[in-house]
Amino acid sequence: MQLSDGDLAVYRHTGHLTVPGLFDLGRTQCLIDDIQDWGESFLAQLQPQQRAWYLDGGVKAGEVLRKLDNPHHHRPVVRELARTPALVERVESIIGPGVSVYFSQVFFKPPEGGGPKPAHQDNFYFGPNDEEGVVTAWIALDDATLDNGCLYFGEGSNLGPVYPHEAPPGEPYNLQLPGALLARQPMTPAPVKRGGVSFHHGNTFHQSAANLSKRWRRACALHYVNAHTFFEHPALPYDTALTLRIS
Ligand SMILES: O=C(O)CCC(=O)C(=O)O
Repeated sequence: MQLSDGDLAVYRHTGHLTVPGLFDLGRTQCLIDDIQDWGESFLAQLQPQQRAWYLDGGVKAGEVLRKLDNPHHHRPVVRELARTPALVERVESIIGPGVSVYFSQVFFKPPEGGGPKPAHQDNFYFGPNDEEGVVTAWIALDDATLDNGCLYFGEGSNLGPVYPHEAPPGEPYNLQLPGALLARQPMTPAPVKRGGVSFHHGNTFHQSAANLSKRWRRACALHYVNAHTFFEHPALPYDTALTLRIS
């Protein structure tokens, strides 16, 4: 199903759009089971030099993953998710036909300390040749609420440029917008129920708070590009060999 003109207008104006109920409970449970299994085996083989990148520093009780990269490549169920017609048709409404997943991420955001994600623009990380050719589909695997770290968006920031980001010492993966810019940009929470999808433009400022609740806030982000878009000057390395052509 294509997005309606009204939904597209909201997306173009604000830089994001939430579509509730795209996936049912069974589908999200199957994804949760799969990523939890993957997480366990990944943790068991984690190398010392990978710890800072992958472990959630906010959780004090035991070792828990913060995120995992490229589930569309490693996990058949996520590949299937990325090909779901109801999702792909909406992605095509936004960026046009002929789409691929260029990169994807699982965010675990565990209970009782899952760390925050500072405000950033995906297009600073990705450095695409066409800023309009990228959209992120962020799929809520649990209810994402104010108390477990839902996303916040800078309304309309998609209409502005991509700004230089900075990373704290020792955290190259935590590229973020400078505080002076953020002081001028209110950030609005966007809670999403389990199975809903939050689409955002690559230039849209977004962030999430720490999860201090007792509930998980897991999500899978699929970063789609259209037929003529690629990551031309990325800030971090992305493996183009993992690109998954969808349509
Ligand atoms: O899930 C989060 O907290 C961060 C998500 C994000 O930055 C993204 O999907 O681009």
